[in-house]
Amino acid sequence: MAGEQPLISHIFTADPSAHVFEGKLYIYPSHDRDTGIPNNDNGDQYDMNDYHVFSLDDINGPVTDHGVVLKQEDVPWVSKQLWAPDAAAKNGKYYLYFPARDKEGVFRIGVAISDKPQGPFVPDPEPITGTYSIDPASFVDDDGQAYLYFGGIWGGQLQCWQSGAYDAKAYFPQEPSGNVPALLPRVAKLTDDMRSLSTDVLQLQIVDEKGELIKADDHDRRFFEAAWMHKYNGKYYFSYSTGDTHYLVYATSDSPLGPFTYQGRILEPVQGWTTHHSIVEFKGHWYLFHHDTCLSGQNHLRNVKVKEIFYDKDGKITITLPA
Ligand code: FUB
Repeated sequence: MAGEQPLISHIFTADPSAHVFEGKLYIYPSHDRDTGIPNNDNGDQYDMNDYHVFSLDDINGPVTDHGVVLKQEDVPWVSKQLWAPDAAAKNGKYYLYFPARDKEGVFRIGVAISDKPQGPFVPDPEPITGTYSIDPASFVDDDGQAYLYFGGIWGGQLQCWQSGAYDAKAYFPQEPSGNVPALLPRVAKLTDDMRSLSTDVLQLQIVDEKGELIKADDHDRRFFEAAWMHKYNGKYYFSYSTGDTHYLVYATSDSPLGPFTYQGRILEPVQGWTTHHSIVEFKGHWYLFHHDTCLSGQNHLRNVKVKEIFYDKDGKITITLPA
């Protein structure tokens, strides 16, 4: 395993969604590029316009770059900013979920399909009806039911959807403040063909040790972006970034629809403003894929890394081998 070294260094990559398909480990990241846009809280500097897929036969082995698998110009509804994607497999097909701004500048989530995990992927001509905001994370449960988690505040526009419809005027303030509940990530079930939502979009509850919703002012624990779902020992683990406090944290539940109880941190702040991740089991070991900016020193030019993680006897995630 590359340990603290970047896994990929010939291009800038971020937001790694890792999955094991057909015995190999595949990574579906964002493909960062520099278009000269200055840093701002909108995230305008994250101006990506295509996706590559990568694979490894072994966690210590070489990384194969399968090249460009989807590009902006092939997606009719997109205007810009192909942000953090994820992938899923079902019924012998592979699905790439991706957020981007539509022609009105509103983030939506699209799906693109392939017969192979490494793509290339053919996009549906419209975004998935009912989706909004950013950072889709797909999860196919053991019973075959698939779920789509999504959402991100600030530049991810989730705050614009508090009324249930898009309200551009609700962009500022970028999130609620005070002792009121924080904005919540979203989840919906996917149809069997993986191309539509089969339920209403629900708010995924994240509660503290007293069973109360995490508060808006609790920036160390409230949901910001970068949802991920995995299952360990029959429990559902929902993990996410706290954004401006730069932690990766997690909450657990007995149901993929929650409520989820906050458990703790997975990763302390890394170099760079954003932090984003995935968690996957590969050949009997569990891994955290994430990114930092050690190659560039610039927030918008990131590089993917991997580290092994562990679970203690109570199912708590640790980044060192439990005693
Ligand atoms: O890569 C663009 C955005 O930065 C992602 O969608 C967020 O999760 C953050 O990593």
